[in-house]
Amino acid sequence: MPVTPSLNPTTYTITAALPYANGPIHIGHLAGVYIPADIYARYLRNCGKRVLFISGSDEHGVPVTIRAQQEGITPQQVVDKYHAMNQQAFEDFGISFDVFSRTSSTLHYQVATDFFETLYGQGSLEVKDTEQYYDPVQKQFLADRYIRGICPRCAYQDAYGDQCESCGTTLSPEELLQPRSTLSGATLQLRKTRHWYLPLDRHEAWLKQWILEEHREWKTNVYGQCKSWLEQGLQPRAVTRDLAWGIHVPLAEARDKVLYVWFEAPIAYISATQAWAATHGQDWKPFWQSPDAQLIHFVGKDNIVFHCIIFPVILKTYGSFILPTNVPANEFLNLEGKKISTSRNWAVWLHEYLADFTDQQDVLRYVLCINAPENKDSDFSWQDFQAKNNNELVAILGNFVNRTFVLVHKYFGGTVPERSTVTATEHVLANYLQQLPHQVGQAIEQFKFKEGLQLCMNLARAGNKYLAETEPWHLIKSDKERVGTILNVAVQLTANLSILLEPFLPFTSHQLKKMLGMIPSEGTPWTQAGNLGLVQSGAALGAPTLLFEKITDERITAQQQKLHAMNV
Ligand code: B3M
Ligand code: ZN
Repeated sequence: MPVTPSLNPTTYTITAALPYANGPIHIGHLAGVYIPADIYARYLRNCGKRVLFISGSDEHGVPVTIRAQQEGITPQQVVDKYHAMNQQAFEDFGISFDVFSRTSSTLHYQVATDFFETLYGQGSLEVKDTEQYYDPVQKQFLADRYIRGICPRCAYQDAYGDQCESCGTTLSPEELLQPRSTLSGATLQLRKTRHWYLPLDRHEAWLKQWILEEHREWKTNVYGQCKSWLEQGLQPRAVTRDLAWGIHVPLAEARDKVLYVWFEAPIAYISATQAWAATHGQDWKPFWQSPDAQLIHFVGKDNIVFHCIIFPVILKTYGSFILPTNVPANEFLNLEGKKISTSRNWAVWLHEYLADFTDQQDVLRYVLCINAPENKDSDFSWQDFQAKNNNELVAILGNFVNRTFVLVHKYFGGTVPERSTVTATEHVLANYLQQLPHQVGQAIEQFKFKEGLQLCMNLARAGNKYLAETEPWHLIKSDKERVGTILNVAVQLTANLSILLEPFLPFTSHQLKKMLGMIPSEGTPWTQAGNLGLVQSGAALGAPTLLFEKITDERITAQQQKLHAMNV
């Protein structure tokens, strides 16, 4: 029975961190941010909520200029290349963004500039003159991570401007002995420069109240990081930089400076919403200024401070914006036991996966979700990928669906049989099924995506157990009517799976719905699941096609060899 979505559904503004357009997307990005965000967005849409799922390319910042130098092209060429490539890869992988924008768009320049001008005009920024390190060869001021020198503590020769990797001490670049540029190797000079600062220290009191008191429900890793930042005491943070690539500071005396990338990039969530609204004849404001809207930022753990502290300060200072309801950040995914590294080419790249494993998006979605670094770092290995595909997707989910379809075709010519002789077994199954949409939904709403997917797989397990225990292949000789009931129930279970799995495995869900004749679907699917009446008896089932196929040892070995060959 289709349920009409409520007329005033809650609005969800869901953002996924803007990937830097200086390289391709890898499995670490997917597991940490994009898969959880996509599951969440799909689920809420299936519940009839009003969802805007936003991301885009982060096209400014030093990493883009460095990549341009390495490849001998302009920063604009770098971002054009990776924006197109990442947008395509996300689309092919089924990440269901409503808008995938970019920070080099004219609209974004306008919106980010307006934020700076408004804060500046209100007197909400502080100006300071300081001395910073300048690379005389590259003719630019350097960010801390591009400065190296001798550690004043342990004399390690290659300490970074912000930290000594050898003794672990946190440093500032001025403390390094013989500081040099990692870009040119030149000895650095201290030069005077002027910057505008967001005085985070002025905001400590309300941030403490808002996060530490009012958001105790945030994930412990997120809450813990915020707590330690707030307890250490916040410092003013510069929102301008001495760089040529970026959005120019809208002040006559600062034409050669740009907005700090972490000041303007989060504002792109808003400019992207405005771009979407303009092309869809909609108002952007309900997504950002309605007190009922829920703003959820999906990010990796290195982005927590920007989304929990800095961006909320910008929004609140500007005025009339809502603050995030939650920032469900994940930990990191490692690859074969080692930290994923773009520069050392230790990664599985999404566009390469899509080329090597055609039409197998859901295998990667499954493995990365069931293994997600939700509470602690986790590991991806090709062997585990193969095992999860062969032993879980093929042997449990694929097997149950395939057996059901094959048996209906074999005994009933592909027509869904009547359900007449219901026993206690079916009642138990029906009761279990009735709870499931709520349980899976709760897990998703609490950002426990692994658990949600596990619950769905348990339904497939229950289906296999049901067939194994009732043995319709033996019963067919003596009691065809009973077999009809069993297979009707099995079909209903596959139909429930097609709904509950949609957020997690959208391609599989679509294929299964097609086989079941459930496309096009109407209403809010989630509220329709949970019962044994999804498919009418007498309905014709499509031919059984395999949802998953075994992955051979050779394909896995090939991937392992490729990974090691590319690693530098
Ligand atoms: N560009 C992603 C990163 O730190 C960064 C996110 C911006 S979200 C506004 O890898
Ligand atoms: Zn040291």
